[in-house]
Formats: sequence, C-alpha cells, structure tokens
Amino acid sequence: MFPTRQAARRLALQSSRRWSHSVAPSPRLNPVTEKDLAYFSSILQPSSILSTLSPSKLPASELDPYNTDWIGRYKGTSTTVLRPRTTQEVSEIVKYCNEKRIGVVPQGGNTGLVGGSVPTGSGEVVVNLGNMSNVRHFDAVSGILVADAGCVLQSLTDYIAPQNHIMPVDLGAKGSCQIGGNVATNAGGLRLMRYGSLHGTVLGLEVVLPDGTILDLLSTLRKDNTGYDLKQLFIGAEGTLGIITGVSILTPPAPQASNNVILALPSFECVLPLFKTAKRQLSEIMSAFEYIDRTAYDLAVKHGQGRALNDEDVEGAACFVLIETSGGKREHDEEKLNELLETLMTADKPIINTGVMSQTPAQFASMWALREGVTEAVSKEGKAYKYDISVPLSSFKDVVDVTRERLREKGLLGPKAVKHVIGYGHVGDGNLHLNVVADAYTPEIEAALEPFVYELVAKYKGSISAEHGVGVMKTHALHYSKSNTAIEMMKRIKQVFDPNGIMNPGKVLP
Ligand code: FAD
Ligand code: 2HG
Ligand code: ZN
Repeated sequence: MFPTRQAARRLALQSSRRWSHSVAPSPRLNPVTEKDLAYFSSILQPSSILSTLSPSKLPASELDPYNTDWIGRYKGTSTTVLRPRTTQEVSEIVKYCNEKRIGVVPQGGNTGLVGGSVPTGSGEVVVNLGNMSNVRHFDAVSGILVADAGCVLQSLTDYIAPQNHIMPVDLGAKGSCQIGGNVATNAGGLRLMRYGSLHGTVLGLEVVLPDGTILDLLSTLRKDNTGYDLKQLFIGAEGTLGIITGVSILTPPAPQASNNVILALPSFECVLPLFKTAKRQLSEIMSAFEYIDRTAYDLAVKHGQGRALNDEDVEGAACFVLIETSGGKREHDEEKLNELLETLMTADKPIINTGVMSQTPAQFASMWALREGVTEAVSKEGKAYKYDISVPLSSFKDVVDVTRERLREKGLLGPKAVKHVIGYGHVGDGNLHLNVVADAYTPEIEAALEPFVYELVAKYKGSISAEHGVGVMKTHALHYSKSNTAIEMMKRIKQVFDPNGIMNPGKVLP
C-alpha cells in the first residue's frame, strides 16, 4: 500500500518541516539561562562547561560538534554543553534541570545515525559523558568488565585485549562511540551473530534517573531472578528514561584464531544458498556473515576504505560476502574455510566467482575495513538517507531495487539528486542497511522515500529499526513496527520515569 498523491503531498509538508529542523522547544520546557549557567558553574569545574551564554560567551561554532549529528542531517542550537566527571555531578545537573524544567540530551560519542544524540529544540542542555572514562574493574577470570559509561569502545577493547578478552560488541564507530551510547542504542554491530545482543551481555547498569536519583543496578551477577529486570528498560531507551553512568558487561574470551574471507558472488540469488552452506560447513566457528552489494563495495574502494581486491577477483561480481571465523585452532579453521571454498567453487552451479582469504593480520583488518568503512565512504560521497531495517533475507535486493525504481519514477535519480541506492548489512541477523546517497537532503527526496520505505518494511512484517534506534528520525513511523497498545505502554513507562518530560525530549516516542 503506497501513499496516495494527496497523502504524499501532506507528507512532503511534514517532511519539509522536519527537514528544516527548526523544531520549537516544548512549551513545557525552559531554555538554559545565565542564571542556570551560574548554578552549573557552582557544581562543575570550569573546564566541564561549554556555553555561548555569559560569562563563557563561546562562539556558537565551538558547540557545533555537540549540536550536529554524525551524518550532518540533524542540527540543534543548544547554548550549553556540560561534561561532568562523576555520577554525582550528573545527578546534581539532572536534579536541577528537573526542578527548572530544562530538557536534557544525554550524549556519548555522537555517532548515532538517527539524530537521537543532538538537541531538537533550542533550549536543552547537552550532557556529554566524554569525561567519564575510567575502567572501574575487570575480572579476567569471569570476563566481567565494569566501566564508566563514557569509555570509548575501542579503548575498552584495548584495555581487555592483554587479558585475552574481547568486547561482545564491535562496530565501525568503535574509535568514537562510547559504551554508554552503545547500551543506550542497544547497538548490534558486527559480532551480534556470535555473541548476541546487549540485552544478554549487559549484566548491570548505573543510571541517573530524570529526578536526579542514582539507580544502582550495577550487578556483576550472571544470574539474578529477583523481580523485574529494570536494567533492560534502559538498554535501547536512547536516553529517554535516564542517563547511564556505569556499565557492567560480560566479555567473551578472545578467540585463539580468527580468519576472514571475502567472496565475490555472480548474483544476489547466491547469497542465501551461500549462507546455508556456510552455516552447515563452518558451524560453530562462523562468527560473521556480512553482505555488501557491488555499489557499496565500489564506494568503499573509491573512498579508501581497506584495500581493494584484485581486478580479476572483482570482475563480474554482483555483490560480496565477508565471512569471519573465530575458533580455537588456526589450522583447523583454515581447513574448514578451504573446504567451504572448494564446495562453493565446484558446485554444479557455482555459488561464488572467487574467494580471497586473508593471510596476515594486516589483510584481515583490511578486509574488515572494506565492510566497516561503507558508512564512512557513503558520508564522503554525499548526504545519506539511512534505513536500517529487518526484512527477510530473500528480500534484501528487492528492497534496494524497488526503492531505486521509486526514485527513478519520481525523476530523482541522477548526479544532482540521488546518486546511489545501496544495500549492505548483517545477513546473519536479517538486518539490511538501505542507504540512499544524495547530493543534498531535500524535502522532495524525503517525501519520495517516506513513508514508502516504511510501508515496504511493513509489507514484509519487518522492523523499521533493526539496530540504530528511533531517535528523532523515526518517531513518526514507530507505528509501522509497534502496535498502538505497545506504544501506549511505552508512553506510560516514560511517564513513570520522567513525568516532566525533560529526558531527551522529542526522541523515540511520537
Ligand atoms: P550517541 O550517538 O552519542 O547517542 C546515541 C543515543 O544514545 C542518543 O539517543 C543519546 O541520547 C543516547 N545516549 C548516549 N549516551 C548515553 C548515556 N550514557 N546514557 C543514556 N543515553 C545515552 N550501530 C549499530 O547498531 N551497529 C553498527 O554496526 C553501527 N555501525 C556504525 C558505524 C559508523 C561509522 C557510525 C557512525 C555509526 C554506527 N552505528 C552502528 C550507530 C550506533 O548507534 C552508534 O555508533 C553507537 O552505538 C552510539 O554510541 P555513541 O556513544 O556515539 O552514542
Ligand atoms: C553498519 O553495519 C552500521 O555498517 C552503519 O550499522 C550502517 O551507515 C549505515 O547505514
Ligand atoms: Zn549495522
């Protein structure tokens, strides 16, 4: 069911309003004033405060990195960013904001892709967790790590590596995103297929509630069936229920051996048989199965992500699959991978054209960079409309093709409008990243894409957000994936925690 022309026009109007991002502050909330700033100065170190108000009077450009989201689509105009150093400081800030009805935007590494980490009105205060970056405890026997929410994911990876453990979550933004942000978005990423979601690996949280109360749920127990598991509410709440200040997480032992291979496929139709065969032959050692269509691969290469495969390996390839294995013995895993390649190449109807296996750690990293770097490449190529959806594996290519066709019909395909429509993602998790790469964000393109893409997802009974969250981008579309009853329950939960609506206003809930 696609929108009628009238509905589309209505949508275009709505879209242009959202696109301009001049959302007025909620009438129930107050903007930060110089008096408020004086209070913040009384509880925080001067270096923890950035403000365009007196007496700081910083130029607005200094606050741009905090006001603008990673893809440059959403831009707020907050005057004040606070960078507390302790949970107590976070508590005092939030308590005060609740009393004064000032909106609070929790912010981690600001790598979110749905506009959840930046202000939408002009009045909120941004509370950035970057100064809270201490590891509190690591137990190398149990693998349980307790860390401040502001720890950057890569730094946690580096911290536990010498003790032979890895983080259960990994993503292209690891050099900037924070563990608190990962938990707040319930980030999926490249290891979900093997280690499951953060709903399973996070053991405990410390959270500052919207009235300033510190809720200590920082358990390090693997088993604890004492009533409602409250921490789950904050995982994926995108900062709408409180500010996560500490995380306890179960980290897996580092695999003894990791290998990866990039396979070039003659057509998309080969992806599913490949997945089936790889699962059967590699079984417990397969740790990732990632898909990149040809245009996504070409963009990654064009913008210097990883090292390009040889021309003869790429020739005739419609798409690529990256398979990673993580096991106990290198020779054993290599043997299994080689057997898989043999099966694939010698099948009556070959499933792959070629396969390139990494031989050194540098090649291993470079092959991953080709996949992880697609997001970066896309952002260098243009402005991206990002749809992060769960749909049946068999429909991955259709979704991309149908969307491209839609844009063509609307006359929006071309160098001065939409340059590319690409698909890539986590086949192992049924999660496709549909990226529409345009010359600029325009109301016309947005109106052509929405609700078109959401209707398409609904047709497949999929999810409009598999792993990036709802943020500000998809609040209006939540009903495509949640029933009215579910949305009503979510609103009631929000009301219980945040009756004044100060916490990340305008995000997640319609
Ligand atoms: P931010 O962007 O700062 O915030 C994200 C949301 O969480 C906001 O709503 C914010 O208010 C809230 N928040 C942040 N910190 C806290 C806190 N301490 N307490 C409460 N709320 C908080 N996502 C995936 O799922 N899988 C991927 O593979 C993946 N790859 C990515 C690759 C790139 C190159 C980029 C740029 C992004 C990618 N993402 C991916 C998006 C992903 O959501 C984030 O990168 C990450 O999880 C967000 O962490 P952050 O610290 O940057 O949070
Ligand atoms: C990935 O899997 C990330 O690379 C980002 O989730 C996807 O940029 C995107 O659309
Ligand atoms: Zn992803």
